[in-house]
Parts: sequence; structure tokens; C-alpha cells
Amino acid sequence: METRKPKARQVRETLCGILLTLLFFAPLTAEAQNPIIRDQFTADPTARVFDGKVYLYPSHDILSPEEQERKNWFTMADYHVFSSADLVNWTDHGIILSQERVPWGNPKAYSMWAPDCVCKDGKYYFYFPDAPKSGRGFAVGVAVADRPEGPFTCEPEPMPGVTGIDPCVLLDDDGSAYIYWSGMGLRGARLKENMKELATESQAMEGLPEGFKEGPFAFKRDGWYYLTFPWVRKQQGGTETLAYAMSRSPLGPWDFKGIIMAEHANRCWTNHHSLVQYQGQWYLFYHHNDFSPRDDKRRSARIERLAFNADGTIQEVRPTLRGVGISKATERIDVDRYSEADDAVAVSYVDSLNPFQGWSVMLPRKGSWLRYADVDFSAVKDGYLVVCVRAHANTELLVRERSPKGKVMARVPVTVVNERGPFRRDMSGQWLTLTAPLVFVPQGTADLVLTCEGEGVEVDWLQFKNRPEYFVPASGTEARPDERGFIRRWMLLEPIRQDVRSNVVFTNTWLREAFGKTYFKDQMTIRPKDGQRVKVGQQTLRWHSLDSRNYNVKLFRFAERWGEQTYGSLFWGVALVDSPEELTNVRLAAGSNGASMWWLNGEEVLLLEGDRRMVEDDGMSGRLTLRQGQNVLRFALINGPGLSDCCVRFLDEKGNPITNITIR
Ligand code: FUB
Repeated sequence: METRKPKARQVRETLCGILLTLLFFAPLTAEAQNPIIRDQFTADPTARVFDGKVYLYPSHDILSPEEQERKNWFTMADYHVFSSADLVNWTDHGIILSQERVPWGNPKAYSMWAPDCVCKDGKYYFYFPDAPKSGRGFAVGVAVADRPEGPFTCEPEPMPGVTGIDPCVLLDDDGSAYIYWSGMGLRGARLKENMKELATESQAMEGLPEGFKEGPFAFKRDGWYYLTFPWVRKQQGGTETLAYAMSRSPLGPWDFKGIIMAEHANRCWTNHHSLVQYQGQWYLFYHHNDFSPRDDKRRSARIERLAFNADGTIQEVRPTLRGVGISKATERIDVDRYSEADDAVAVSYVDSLNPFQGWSVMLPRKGSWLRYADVDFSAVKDGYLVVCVRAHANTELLVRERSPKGKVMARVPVTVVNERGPFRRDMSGQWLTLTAPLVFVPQGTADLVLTCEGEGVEVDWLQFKNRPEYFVPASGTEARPDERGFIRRWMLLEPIRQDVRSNVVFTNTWLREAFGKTYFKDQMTIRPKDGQRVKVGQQTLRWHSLDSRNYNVKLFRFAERWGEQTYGSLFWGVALVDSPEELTNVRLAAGSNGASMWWLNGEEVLLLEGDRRMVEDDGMSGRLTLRQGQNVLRFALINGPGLSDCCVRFLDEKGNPITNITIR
């Protein structure tokens, strides 16, 4: 168990500093959760599918620089484009256009608001609003490229007849194109073939509800035209929803249908979105001020799945931090970005001074639960769970499959601690990184459910880890010691339970009595076979023929995998050692964590007493003879608390390791 640095001691970088650091050193973000881009702000996300990938054209919010006239207002100096094949890993292709490179734009206006990009006849047309050098308000410009990520060349003048913000272009099935924008309400017009000029007079979009509207996004599906837009429905408190209307013609009149997404609960004033179908699934891209909770002009892009009803209407989408990607169980999962939870569950920033560190989630009482969807378990084999938690009183967290009553994957008892040790109550609220064995691993992709089984517990993240393989089944009829003479092939008996709570008892007398007892039939003569069972009291235990990957035989790991308990265990091991000739004046050199006794051909040759760590050649037998042919080496090792292991080799009279023996 390790403790996480208290927040007060964490480095308090300013938001600006963190942003700069991340901007320069993290061009690729890989998270299966919202917000999807974690190294910069990304507002007004327009997603488009080009060449089998999703391209994201957001606005790029930054902190207001000194020179900006209107302080703490929307502040954007350039555009980046991102692409992803899986909606999880996003590549930042860098800046595609900046305010200094717009020939007609004011280079200090910081007004590069919501853009769009479409592809027609192999050319990519990037539409963007900007403040012109002269005059007030906004104009819309076009920049053209041969590839979705540019380089883009900006037209010398803004589009005539388009005054406003948030351009969006719809390509119809017959090859015609329509542009929509926000300027005193929502407006639209058909575009000329050149995609840079209006072919028709602009017209107001009719049939839309009262109330502020902006950010139009239009698309066509199954013969229906959809006009979707941020909309302020006054009666709900005056921040933006995402709403939509449908029509049988591209410029309306429109039939208003309702809400796609309700107002953000934290009163982030804007929302802005796009809808895209990718690999058969429809997605809603939208934004929220996740990484800037006290300033809703710095926003971050999110994604949710979206579905249509049979009549073409859109099902309302609930915003989540979970997002849409499949999370790998073997990577850190931020469960605070859950898909669903009971009403008592609450999320807060891990460090309110640094929102980019993300959130933690509180399961405040017995029965509280959350569900985190779509975790890929295919890489988890024989593993354990690591979980970062905080609690003020001893409690238990259960990780289950699928539902709050689902099959238990792991139980995590949370014992609160402070610097003086474990306590039942702890007000210092330390974060603890705890591990727990996995009792069940789902197949393929499954939903995780966390349930609180005692007093409240706060969770930051969890991760499933595979155990390194410490042993492999013995292969081949015989094995050699390693080049340093250590014997790695052993017959090991599953551990015998012992009620040993402290290792201080390992005195000579105590050990002689413990090792002298008969635990199972033929204990001192058995030459066990792999899989052979013996009865020890109530326990039925099996022998395993194993090759240790390490020179030290990690009995604790053996117990973890094949035993009923890891601590308080008595281990028995047998190695059949074949010597090509009689070897005299040989010594047995052993080390053990836990006390151990060693026998060669039925004779006790070494006793390692006391509470000891495993050290190479810690104890040495007297002079021995290894017979020509088969010899039987046997050990018993007992340990209370501690990571049991041992290492053993034979040394010749000069102290050199003996390696020309074989072990069966
Ligand atoms: O990002 C600046 C403006 O905020 C957009 O153009 C609007 O749609 C709103 O999201």
C-alpha cells in the first residue's frame, strides 16, 4: 500500500503554465473519456469524416492575453485540426490557420470562432468567422486545401453577403451545397459551384422557436434535412440547450422538434455541437467548460452516442464524462467519468487549482453505486486490481460486473491510515493506492460497477494488472541449475495453513517442534508426482512441478496463485538431484524469507532460524556428500507476515557453484 502525495504538497502550477507545458510536450492524447482533448481547450467541435477517419475542427480557446480589448471574453487566435480512427486516440495536426494569416482579418481580434470544413471534388473548404480589419462584427472566410489537415490557403476577401458567425455547410446528394450561419438569427443560402460565394440571397430560417439561437449545424439523413442549433429557452434559466428542427427541403421552412441536449447543469452558458455518423454509429460532439470550471469561455470537446427514432426524430442525449471510447482494463480508468450512478454519487475536482488533473467520485454511503461502461478485459489474465481511494472510516468497495448486484470481480477493504498506522477513523483524508486479488474476470468487453458496502468512499481511478509469471510448469524431463548453481526446479506443495501472526516466535525450539510434526503421510520420504494430492488436517493439497523464473523461489507468489492464504503458511518442497559422480566436501548454501529447514537424503543439513530476509548463501551446511545418481533435497519453510521465498545451491569445496547436476 502506498499513499498519494497530499494535494497541498502537489506542485501548484498555474493553469497557463500547465497549458503551455502540455501544448509543447503532448501532441497526442489517448483517452476513452470526456473531454476528448486534454492538452488544450477545444470549443465548438465540428466533426467530419474524411478518408475513413474522423477529423475534428474546433475553435481553440485560450486565456485572454493582455492586449485583448474585451477581457475574459471568448479568445481564439488560431485553429488546430485533430484526427482519430477510433475516437479515443486523437492526433493533433497542429495549427491550420491563425489570425495573422487571414488577409482581411484583424490580427489582434482573437475572434476565430466556430468553424466548419467540407470536402468537395477533392478540395477541402474550411469556413471560419473572424473580425474584419475594418468595421464591426464578424465576417466569414474560406481557406482551401488539398488535404483535411491542410496546408490551407486563405481567400483574400471574406465571403460576400455572409455577416455573422458559426458557418456550417451541407453537401446535398445532388452535388449542391448550402451554407448556414448565425447573424441576427439563423440564416442560410445556396452556395455557388466554387463553394466561396452565395448563389442565392441569404434567407432567415423559418419555423424555429423564439429565443437566442446560434451555431447552426445542418445535415441530411433518410431524406430529411436537419437544422440543429444551440438555443436558449428562457423559462429554463437562460443558458444554451442543443435543439433541432426538420424539413423536407434544405433551407426550410423548418418544423421544430425539441431538445437534443438540455442546459449544462453547471450553467456553462454556451454549448456548440456537430453530429456525425462514423462506422454505422451516430455521435454528438459538443462542448463543456470541464477544464475551466470558473470560466465558461474556455471549453473542451466531448462526445456522446446519439440515436434516432423510427420517425427520424432524435433521442435526447445525456452529457457524461464517460464519453464513447472503450477503456482498456489494463490502463488507468477514471471511474469518476462514469456512465450512470445513483443520485447520491458526486464528482469533484481532485485538485480545484488544477482542473486538468481531473476528478474523483464519492460513493457516500452503503449501497451507493456507479456504472462505468465498456471496459475491455481481453488483456487481463491472472491479475489483481489497483485502486486509488480515500475514506474517513474503514469501509469496503466492491467491483462488480454489469450491475450493482452483478458478479464480484474484486473486494477492496479500505482501512484508513494516518502517519501513526491504521485507525478506524481518519480525518486527514489521505489517498491510498490499494491492491486486491481478482476473484473473477469478465470475458471481452463489459461494464464495471462499483458499490460501496460500508461508510463513504471516494475513488479516483482503478486499473487491472496482470501478475508477472513467477513459475512455469516444469518442462522436459530434467533441468539444470542456473549458471550460478541455483536450483529452480521444484515440487512444491500447496501451503499448509499456520496460525503464525508474528515471526518473532521462530526460535530453535519452536522451529524444531514445528518442522518435526507430521503433517502428511510419508512426509520425509515422499517423491511426489505433479498433481498428487495429500491430506493435511482439513486441507487437501496438491503438489506442483514447477520451474521458477527467478533464482529465488517466490513461495508467496506460489501461495497467491495456488494457496488459500499467502501469510501464515508452511511450505514443503522437494528436488530430486542427479549427480553424474560422487561429490564430496560439498556444502548446501541457502537463504530464506521465513525460517526454513533443509534435508539431504533424509538427514537434516541446515536450519535457518529467526525472522529473516532472504539473502544469498545466508546459511551454509557442514560438509556433505552428493551421491552419484539420485539425491533427495527437501525443505520446509514457515512464515507469518512477509513475502516468503528461498534460494539454494550446492557449492564445491572451493566455494564455486555446482552446475553439472540435474534436477527432476
Ligand atoms: O466559441 C465562440 C462562440 O461561442 C461560438 O461561435 C458560439 O457558437 C458559442 O459556442
